[in-house]
Amino acid sequence: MAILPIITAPSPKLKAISGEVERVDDDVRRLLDDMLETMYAAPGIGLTAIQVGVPRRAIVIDLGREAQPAGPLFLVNPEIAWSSEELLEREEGCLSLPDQYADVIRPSEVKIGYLDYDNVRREIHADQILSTCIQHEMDHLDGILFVDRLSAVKRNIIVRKLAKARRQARYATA
Ligand code: GNR
Ligand code: NI
Repeated sequence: MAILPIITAPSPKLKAISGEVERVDDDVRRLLDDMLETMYAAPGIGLTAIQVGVPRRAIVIDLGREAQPAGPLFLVNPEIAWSSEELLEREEGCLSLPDQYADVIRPSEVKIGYLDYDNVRREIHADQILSTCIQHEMDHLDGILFVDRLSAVKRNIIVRKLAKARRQARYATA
């Protein structure tokens, strides 16, 4: 396994639409293993392949000890089969937008079809943080960041804060 560098905004890669995985074979499993190790090291609760520069529709999620399901979840070629009309507002962060947080409104529950680690087709019904996390990760597969779901005013505040943090990091090491 290997810890891979995580791409941060602004990068055109994060806007790419990721392609379907043909089948979950050993190469894809190696990618999923590396993504999981990278996510644990970050640390984060979810990660997509495009965030490590691979434009394929693959997601890893682990919500941690207390949450259900226990242990990691691997979602390949996920599709939304159903989403609730009821909405939920929750604070989100993103490893590709370091230290930036904002409340995002999304459907509160979703039903997803996907291929698992063994290339078996499965369905999952998600609510609460798992639902938020799955939708956040599925957005990455279509080049969408959580800030793209905010008003222009809120998005610009975050984009400017990121640019400022970047400038300061550069001066600190110069
Ligand atoms: O680690 C993460 N935490 C998080 C918190 C609230 C909503 C979504 C997330 S996903 C994020 C990791 C990440 O950027 N995945 O793409
Ligand atoms: Ni993210």
